[in-house]
Amino acid sequence: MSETNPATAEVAAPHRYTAAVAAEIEARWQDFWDADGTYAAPNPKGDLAGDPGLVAKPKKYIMDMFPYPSGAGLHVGHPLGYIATDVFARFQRMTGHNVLHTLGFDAFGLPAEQHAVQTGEHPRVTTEAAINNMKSQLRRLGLGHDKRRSFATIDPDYYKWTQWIFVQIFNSWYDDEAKQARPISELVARFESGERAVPGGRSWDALSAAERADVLGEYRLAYASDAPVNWCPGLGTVLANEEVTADGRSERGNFPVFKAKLRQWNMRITAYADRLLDDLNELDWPEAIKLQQRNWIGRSEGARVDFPIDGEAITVFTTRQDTLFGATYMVLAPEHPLVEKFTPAAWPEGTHDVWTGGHATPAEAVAAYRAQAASKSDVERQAEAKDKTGVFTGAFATNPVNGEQIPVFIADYVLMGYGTGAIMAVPAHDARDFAFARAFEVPIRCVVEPSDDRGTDASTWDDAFVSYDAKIVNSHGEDVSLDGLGVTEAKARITEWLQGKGIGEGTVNFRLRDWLFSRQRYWGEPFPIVYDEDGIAHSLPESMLPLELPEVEDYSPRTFDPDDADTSPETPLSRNQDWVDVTLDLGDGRGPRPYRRETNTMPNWAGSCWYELRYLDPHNSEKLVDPEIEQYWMGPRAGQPHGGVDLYVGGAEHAVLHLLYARFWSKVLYDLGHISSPEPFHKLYNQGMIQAFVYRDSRGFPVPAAEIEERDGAFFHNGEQVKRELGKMGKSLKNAVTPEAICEEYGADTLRLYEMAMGPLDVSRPWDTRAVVGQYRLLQRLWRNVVDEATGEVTVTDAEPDETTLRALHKAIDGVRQDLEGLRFNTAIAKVTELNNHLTKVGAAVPRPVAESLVLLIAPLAPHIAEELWRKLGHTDSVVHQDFPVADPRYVVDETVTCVVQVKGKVKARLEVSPAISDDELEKVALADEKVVAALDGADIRKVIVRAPKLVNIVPA
Ligand code: ANZ
Repeated sequence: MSETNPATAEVAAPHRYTAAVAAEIEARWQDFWDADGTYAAPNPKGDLAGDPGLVAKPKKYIMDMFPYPSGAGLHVGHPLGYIATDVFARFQRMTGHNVLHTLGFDAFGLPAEQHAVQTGEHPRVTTEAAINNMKSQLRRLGLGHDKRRSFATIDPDYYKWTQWIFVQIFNSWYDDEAKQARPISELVARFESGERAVPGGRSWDALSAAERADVLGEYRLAYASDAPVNWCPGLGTVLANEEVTADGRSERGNFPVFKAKLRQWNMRITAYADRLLDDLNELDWPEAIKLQQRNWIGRSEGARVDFPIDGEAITVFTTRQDTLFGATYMVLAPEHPLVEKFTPAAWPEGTHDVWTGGHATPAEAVAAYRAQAASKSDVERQAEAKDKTGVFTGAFATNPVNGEQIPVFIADYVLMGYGTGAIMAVPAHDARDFAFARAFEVPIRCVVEPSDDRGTDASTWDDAFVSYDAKIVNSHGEDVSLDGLGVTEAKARITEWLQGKGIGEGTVNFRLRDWLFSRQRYWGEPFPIVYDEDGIAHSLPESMLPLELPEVEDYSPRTFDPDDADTSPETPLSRNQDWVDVTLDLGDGRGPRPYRRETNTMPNWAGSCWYELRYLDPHNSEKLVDPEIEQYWMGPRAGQPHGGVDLYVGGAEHAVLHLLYARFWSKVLYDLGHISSPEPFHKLYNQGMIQAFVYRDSRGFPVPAAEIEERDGAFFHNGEQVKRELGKMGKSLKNAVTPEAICEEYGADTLRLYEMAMGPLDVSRPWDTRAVVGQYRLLQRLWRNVVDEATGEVTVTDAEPDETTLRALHKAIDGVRQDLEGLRFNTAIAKVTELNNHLTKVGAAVPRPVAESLVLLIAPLAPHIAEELWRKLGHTDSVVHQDFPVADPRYVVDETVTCVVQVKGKVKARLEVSPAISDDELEKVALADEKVVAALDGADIRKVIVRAPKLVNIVPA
């Protein structure tokens, strides 16, 4: 019983490992590590340069997705990944690596701002308080961070460089020929010299400053545009596509989101779509995340085809140009700019009622339908609903392959933002077109031969026939025929024909959109941009960075009725006249002039787009990062052709936002020559979630998990039976457990072990406070194997370990090494436990080399107790930089293996034999075995097949 209630069992054993002992040891070693700089990782040069010997070691850069410092602090679910990277980093230090591991804070963003809006308190104040609280919570866990390298994204020293990067991106364009970003000045030089034609056909000299700015705006990698954006009146801000839910509402706050044309900053991430896709292949990332990025980028190979209409053309994007002969109508997105142009004044003779929608004129029908479409989100419009809506525009276009006049509709299942915003509809072979054609009574023509028995008369079909692997039929025109070809050959043939005629070409289309980069917020990085009297945007020179956030009276953006789409944003910074209107000399030779500052701020993704670089050279005020230092920690090397962090651990929820944006910024910085690594994160690992039990009363409300009593498998709260389910951990479900509570009851080493032992790191698992004590007992037994609980004396002996103990030890070493290298912390702990239990069972004083190895094995997992025992074992240096034990292969091989003996193909005996046994020897042993002799029953033997050490097969005559 004493073990089930450790707190009361200490009297007889004054030197037992208890929570109090753990608390004392842990605080002492944490102070020591801080004072000693134990975890400082030296750089090859600069202000963090250190021991050149350490720099000569192979490097390991290990990183966590940094936290947002929330006011609520951490619960035990948060540090799972931080503990895992810490264990891994400690193991790497002990296996000869110079390890960089630190942690900063992603500190701009909404929660602090919302608090500021409500209380009037500066968000910096609440953010810094939250950072300090989190720092002390993390320190209590004994994480081996190089604290000299930590920072928060709100530090002006840091965001100076976020702004500086923005300026670099603003002053760059993507050179499609060189396939890389180049300084915009090179593009200007090409326009000036005439080497490159200026769009619009005029000469560069002839353009006004504003016209030039407009031209360059079409090329810059950061540009302002009046694009349709996601405007959320309820939040008072615009949102990125990634921040809008599938049903068209704001991810945060769940307010309606409308498409509105507003002038906003964008990042031309689409220029990098191909490289973002291709380079994924070289990264060591979970396949699921790579797949999400691939889908998000959404590369489609197809063709653009012009359909003549009134002497002009409607261009469509199709991935099925092989089905052109089956295109029986066209659809434009309702917002398509050509709609008005081709819409005739009156309905053509005999237009069907279904097509007019009951409207008197095409113009009226179009206007009514547009109003209806505007109220739906893209996702609603794309949903596979059975009912397809739309109206005829009154116009006909020509199908270029057969000269047919085909009707042009507008319908909301075609989106303006994808491809060209216009499609050729092939109802026989596309499900949505099929549904539409049925509803609007448009002909359906089979051009891909069905592989089932429906036949080629599409008018009798119940659904579209979709196949990428079938024969083309009914597809011949005057000078081109696709009949009999497969889909792939038909695509190639028709694309070539279109290209020859100059009415189409093969093309690649991406789902990825440019990244909407401005927010109507206070608590973000100000843009390093000012506008002159002509409204032309200029970037600030580096000497004016950081551009610090001004003090303001009111932190809130103006919000509106969430349902009122006819509103537009008003930013908190815009109300600050003294800050907004300035006279500056930008050093461009134009002298001091009045300017107006940009009053949007950057989105909270900006700060996390490049933080891996700042950890490397955190105090550099001259450069983003010193190239030599960046090259040392991040540069490409064998097996990592794009360079990057060696291990990056975080949640899978960041598959497309942060991870895509950070890759994009790396590529731009790489192209411009600022860094040597085009990828930020070589290896990515997603840890699972720590879940928790939620207890709900009869009304379904959560009750505090800490107050639950369990009786015979049922759960009670204040006597009332409650239901248990698995959910997230957190305040709202009343089941949060703080790391402090566990540290107080058992110590940080126990918490660390428990979190690592709960299961494989990438799998989600339920927290169970009652199970934590198991790891506490492991540490108590470990302590008892080294220290006399009555006297506090070290008990190890100088006697040689026996063979069984040596085998147990070296097998543990071998297994733990492999497990730690492979991030299998749970099985590593199981192996340490097994060795520890073996020593307990032997019961005698533990031989010194075995005790020392055991301490080293557990050091990455439970560093405080390891430091303490290491010291008690007589060492004067820290355990952190000791060599991790290496297994002696002689003791690792299994003593015996099981050999199966078959007679006539049936297993008759199993023998325990040495793995080194020879074929001859094994044959003798097998034939002498009692059961084998019995099975043979005196029969002659025709053949014996021996595969030492595992198999003997005896074939009687
Ligand atoms: C004719 C066709 C025939 C098509 C057929 C499909 C099947 P992915 O693969 O996603 O790129 N499309 C093109 N632009 C569109 C838009 N703005 N809104 C809605 N749909 C659009 O899809 C490409 C296909 O989606 C294109 O190929 C086009 O329909 C449609 F048997 O053209 B297809």
